[in-house]
Amino acid sequence: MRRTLPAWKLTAPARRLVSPETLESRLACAAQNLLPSFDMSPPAGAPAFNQIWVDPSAGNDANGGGSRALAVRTLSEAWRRVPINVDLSTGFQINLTAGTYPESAVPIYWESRHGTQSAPVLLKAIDGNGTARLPNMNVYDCRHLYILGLDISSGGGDVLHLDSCSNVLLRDTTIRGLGDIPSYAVPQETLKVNQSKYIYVEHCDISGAWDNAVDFVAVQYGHVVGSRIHRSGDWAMYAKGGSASLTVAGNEFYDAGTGGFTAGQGTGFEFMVSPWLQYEAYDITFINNVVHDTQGAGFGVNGGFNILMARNTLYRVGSRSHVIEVGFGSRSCDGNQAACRAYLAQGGWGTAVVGGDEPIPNRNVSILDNVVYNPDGYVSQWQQFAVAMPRTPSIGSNIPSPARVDTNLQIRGNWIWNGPADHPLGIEQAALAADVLAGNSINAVRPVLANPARGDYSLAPGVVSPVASAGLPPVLPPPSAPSPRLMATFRAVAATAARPVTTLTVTFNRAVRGVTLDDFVLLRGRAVASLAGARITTTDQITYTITTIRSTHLAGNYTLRFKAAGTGIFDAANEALAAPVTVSWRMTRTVPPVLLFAPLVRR
Ligand SMILES: [Ca+2]
Ligand SMILES: [Ca+2]
Repeated sequence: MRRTLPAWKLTAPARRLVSPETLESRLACAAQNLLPSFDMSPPAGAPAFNQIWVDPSAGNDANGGGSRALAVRTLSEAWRRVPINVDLSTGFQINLTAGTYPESAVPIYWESRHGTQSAPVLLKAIDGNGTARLPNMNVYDCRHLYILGLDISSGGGDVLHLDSCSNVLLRDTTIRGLGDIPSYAVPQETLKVNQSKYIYVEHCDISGAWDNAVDFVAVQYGHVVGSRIHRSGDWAMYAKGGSASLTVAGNEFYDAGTGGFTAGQGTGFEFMVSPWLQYEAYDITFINNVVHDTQGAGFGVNGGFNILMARNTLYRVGSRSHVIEVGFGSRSCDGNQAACRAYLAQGGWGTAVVGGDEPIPNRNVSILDNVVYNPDGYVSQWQQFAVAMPRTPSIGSNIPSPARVDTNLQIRGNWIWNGPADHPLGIEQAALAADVLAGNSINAVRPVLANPARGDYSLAPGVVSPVASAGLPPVLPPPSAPSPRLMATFRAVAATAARPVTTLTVTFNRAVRGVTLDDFVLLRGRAVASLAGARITTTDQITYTITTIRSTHLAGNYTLRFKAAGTGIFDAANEALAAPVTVSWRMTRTVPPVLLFAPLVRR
């Protein structure tokens, strides 16, 4: 079956498989949204995983760890029980119960655990996504490590650093740099990955860095999909230093300084990994992302080979410059001259001169069928594009001279609305400029997005691009609007009451399961008041009503709240409640209980 509509017009994709990525045979496409998904299931017949439960408040490191009741207290102890430096034959599932894991209870380095496809190491927030809160994680030389549903926050260092790892899955995980970006009082990078392979980031929320929210250096194979990547001073994300074979799709990039996403940038030669020693980025597919509210470009290529940037939507981008850039990468030698010389001898592109800086060209860059819409009052400061003019690399750098960014550069089918009709194109290469003017719609027709103020950046129903090419096989649907954290709100009751409050209503912001009476705590003053005899009902799994509350007839200050943990309340995506919620009132007098709840049937 072949679709003929542009991908961004597709609203409800059929439940079917599309071709899996060729790079990783175990990748399947998630039926729900057609984004690729790492298949972490072990092969049939693999031994059952060892279970290690961790409870940061009630656990005890002398416990066996095999159940919630026998949980250990520290993650350091759980991690210690995973054999180091051996290929595992039995997997480990470390179940993190809800709570805050202090630095003193977490490994300083998560090091040298070698999981395998049939015996991986899982770190799982067992009480729901976001319920297990961790400080920084520094992970080195780990394989088949799957991080599921954690909430990792830090005000310093890199919040999550993966160094020399392979087959790492980050799913449903929040990684958050805390602090102030303008004053650099915030981590440099939120997620930093270097010299690693097979890295999969799915449905994560990654934010808070003065440099990048996501920084990939020499990362080969993997994907970043369905994630929110935001709040950074420089590019929200780049993949550089000989990063290769990555799919970046269905993400939302926003609130960034230098720009949204770029393939390539600048790297110290010695940090690259053979044989990816020439371009900054190889084989990067950047499709169906939304980029909005970036001061610099929405996306760019800086030293890339075989780069596809297609069907992305850019909104409110480029306020300090331009909306799309095609520039040089750069290559320095940052001090390890022996390594730089060795890479030059292998044919790598660069320099062995500390302080030197060589231009890394582009080849085969395609920028196709993107929508760029800057609404009225918002315009890129200087021009539409920035396409660099040729440069001359140093003799001995191995870089072909002149170095060009526009070798087989295609810019087609893009629908741009940004600034006045005479806003400069920003392309000095005459033939390319003519080709771009002919093959794109620039300030001729205004796009109409569905509802950007509410986070829906897809084209409004019935709106069709005047220029999008039909040449590309459609790939993915647009990312869905970001879903807010799972919240609940009690219906307000009067601050003071002279009659008992016997009915209370709580409404979630989406359907949930697992809401039971024992999830609530009713307090009179500091004492627990009984909910015995109360009933809880719902018709839509969104609004829940508790009736026949019998213990509220005594004078006092009442509060009803959810238990902090262990409620088992989750939404369809297994997200747990984000914040505590309560409702309070004051009962001004004591009345007899019998009047409250016994509905008398009289004839
Ligand atoms: Ca960086
Ligand atoms: Ca429950």
